[in-house]
Amino acid sequence: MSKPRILIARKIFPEVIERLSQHFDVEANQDDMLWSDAELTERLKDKDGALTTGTQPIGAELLAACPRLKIVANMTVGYNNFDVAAMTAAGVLGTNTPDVLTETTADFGFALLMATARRVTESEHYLRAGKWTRWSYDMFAGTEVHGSTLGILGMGRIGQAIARRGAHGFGMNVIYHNRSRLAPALEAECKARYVSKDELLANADHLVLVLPYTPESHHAMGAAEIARMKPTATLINIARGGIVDDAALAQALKDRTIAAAGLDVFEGEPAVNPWLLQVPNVVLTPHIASATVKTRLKMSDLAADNLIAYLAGRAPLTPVNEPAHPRLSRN
Ligand code: 8YV
Repeated sequence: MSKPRILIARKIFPEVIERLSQHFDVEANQDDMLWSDAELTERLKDKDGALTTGTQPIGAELLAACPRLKIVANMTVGYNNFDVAAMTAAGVLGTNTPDVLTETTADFGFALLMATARRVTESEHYLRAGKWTRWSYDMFAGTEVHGSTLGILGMGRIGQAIARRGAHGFGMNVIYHNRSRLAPALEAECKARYVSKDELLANADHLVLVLPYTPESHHAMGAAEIARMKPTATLINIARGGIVDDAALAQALKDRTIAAAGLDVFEGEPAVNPWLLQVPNVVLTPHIASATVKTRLKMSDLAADNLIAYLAGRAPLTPVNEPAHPRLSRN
């Protein structure tokens, strides 16, 4: 019997390709070409499965054109590149990579918070430019982190991991808002207090966004929401571009209606709103919150495990949907 065929849509660890090759006929993209939707569709026409990152949109048109496709395994926890309803209707399973990146991403959320509050990159640019000639009492004086109020919008696994760091590591007063409130035991463990979104915006000294990107969360932080924040506050986005209105944020940073921002994700990335590049009080990183070698390997391994299990007729490890009429009949 011939092996199922899979496509690996972006460059990936060679050892993961090797492992997948033991189970599948693999087409890999080690040249890391950025394919158009049409090119991706063309390559998926004869495939049973795909390993994708967050930048390959999987929608109804592609699914209709690729009748053999049974599973798309995203190497991400967020899967807003999936049209889940279309995948479910087409009988195609989607999987993601939760848990394995939680602590690493929370570490980075904190790194960005600290860098933003304490003006790490701004001061480094100053030093590198040879402008540091003397000490001054207010040189790059930032905002306090320990003991301050940490606000978290979106309290899933990563939000909780950030809350623990803030509460237990930095003695912060943690408040959060989420679609649903955490169970009391989990709230106690995270030392986090549930508040309304308005209260969160008004009281956070550092506001970290960790919610999924959906039509409802588009511009959850727009001009009106940013205006409700304290003028001394910082805003950190490690969730998805599009949750923040980047143009409104750039204006607020320029006008100093908030103190600073730290952004790892952007509307329309890898393009960055040019106004954000003009303001000094923002730390900008290129979507690297989960980027440690160990974690990226765990993410690719989990995506591979999902493909191996499902295409062998076993249960997937981390499905995001449950097609009523899957294209693959399982044992
Ligand atoms: C990925 C992410 O690296 O997992 C996610 O949701 O945002 C990152 O960890 C990125 O999406 C890869 O495309």
